[in-house]
Amino acid sequence: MAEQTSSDVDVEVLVIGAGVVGIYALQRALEAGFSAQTLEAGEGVGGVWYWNRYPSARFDSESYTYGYIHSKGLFDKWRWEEEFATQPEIERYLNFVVDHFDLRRHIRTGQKVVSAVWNEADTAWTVTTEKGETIRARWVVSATGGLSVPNYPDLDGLEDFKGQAYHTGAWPHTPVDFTGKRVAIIGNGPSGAQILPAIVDLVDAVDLYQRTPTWTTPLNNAPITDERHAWLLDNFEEIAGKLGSAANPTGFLHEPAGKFSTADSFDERQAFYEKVWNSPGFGKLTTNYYDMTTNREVNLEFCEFLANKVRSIVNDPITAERLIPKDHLFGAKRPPFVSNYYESFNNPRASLIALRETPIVRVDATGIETSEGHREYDIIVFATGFDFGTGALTRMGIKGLEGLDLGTDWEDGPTDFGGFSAHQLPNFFFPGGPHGAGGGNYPRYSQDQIDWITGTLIYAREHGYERFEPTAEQQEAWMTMIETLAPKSIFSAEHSHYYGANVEGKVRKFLLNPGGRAKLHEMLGEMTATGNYGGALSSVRESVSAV
Ligand code: NA7
Repeated sequence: MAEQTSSDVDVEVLVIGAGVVGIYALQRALEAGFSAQTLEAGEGVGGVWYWNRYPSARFDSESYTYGYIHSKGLFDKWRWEEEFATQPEIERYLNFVVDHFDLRRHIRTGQKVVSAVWNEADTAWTVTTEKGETIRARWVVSATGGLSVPNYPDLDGLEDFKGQAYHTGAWPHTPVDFTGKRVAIIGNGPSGAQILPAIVDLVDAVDLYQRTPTWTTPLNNAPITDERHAWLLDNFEEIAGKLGSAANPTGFLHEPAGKFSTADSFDERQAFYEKVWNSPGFGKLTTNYYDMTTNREVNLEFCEFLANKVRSIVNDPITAERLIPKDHLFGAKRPPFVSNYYESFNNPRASLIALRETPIVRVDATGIETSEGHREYDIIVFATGFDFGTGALTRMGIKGLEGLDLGTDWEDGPTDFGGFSAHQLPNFFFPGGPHGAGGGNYPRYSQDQIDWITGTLIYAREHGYERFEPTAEQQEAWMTMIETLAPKSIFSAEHSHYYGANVEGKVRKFLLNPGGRAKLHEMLGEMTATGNYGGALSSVRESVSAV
């Protein structure tokens, strides 16, 4: 049962989700002295790193920059094996964190939340799980993730397929044996691109169904040597300081190029692009020329460099041309960083099916029929992404004030404040939700949000407030910032899942924070510094009389 508190609720802080964000939210709430509990839908902790257990699922942010940086005690006790860890190591790490902070006894797994209803008179949320359990909480922190609801393609006959079929985001716990199998991978985002090289040598045949080609560049992973590990430990303060700084827009340690493209001649630029190609992970964006994301001509030049890389790697010129994006710049879709992706197409077992030329007609019991004919498969892998940003929140039965029902109210796109709260949703926070992260390393954004939320809960407790609800004006100012700056973002409204473009019928609204950490800190910092929350914090009595 729920923990006992001195008040009329079962628990002061109820966290939903035990992924990277939820684990941190729970730890901070307990550390601050709140009674707190977590409900998690999965049978284990880890969030995306629990569900996405497909072959070669791994970070493309450096492990030690993605992991937690708020505790030297924790940092000192974990030794990452690789610059970019694989899913099993990440899952082990998150379980280690849970035990390190003695959180497990506060987490209840296998408890999917199906409804959350605000009761103004009691200043409390009533949260119900699929198993019919009900918990009343003063504050809810919904850390339900932006990539937690799998998106399946709308294909005729999908349910008729008699072989094995798996979505990357709901991968089985029993390892899937690809040996000697005929496999279809639908989707070539980071997940599809990671799986292909991992299985190409095992299978009898693998067909990658590609709708939109991506600018995939090598991850350039490396093991973490003893020297590197020692360096990380010795430099913890500096690393945490850099990653945690509001002045660090991407949340990485990468050193920017420090120059615009105009500083170099054509030959120098080509040499520079070669260096960028060989840089780790997101370095292709973060260490590139300052004007790479703002100057179309420079970006096109870099794209041509990348296209030539594809042509030089892939033996079959027709396949190479099909793999080269023609309709978006580098960075306009979230690029995959995966080694040996293009090389996989030189393996005679692998084929590329370009869906714009050869669309799928239907799926049937034995395989997939395209406009060119029928292919038989033992396994179909759906690497078709997620209902990004809003997927989990709009399906959780969240009901706020004055009839607000998130499931319908956000049909035209999310409206929120700070990317973690909303007007008419008192005492409900959703760190890591829509408008939460800018481009870059997600956990650094959600840490900012949770630090602010925890600070606000502590402030509220100290000053006798029991209610937080951003005012309509605060929300409007935040949304104006989002709408004003969104068009300046490099992400493409036609192509990016950051606009919901991958989900059929989903409204195209920008789902990241285009103002980045700088804007987040600017808009929230003053409240924390001055204690002037502009009416967002109130006492129970005031809020009740106002309704
Ligand atoms: P992504 O990046 O959303 O990629 C999904 C892929 O699936 C992408 O290639 C899509 O093509 C493709 N897709 C989606 N629906 C269809 C249909 N109906 N038919 C064919 N192809 C389809 O998801 P990932 O899982 O790879 O990565 C998610 C996140 O994980 C990523 O952002 C990182 O944070 C790590 P499209 O490009 O839309 O034409």
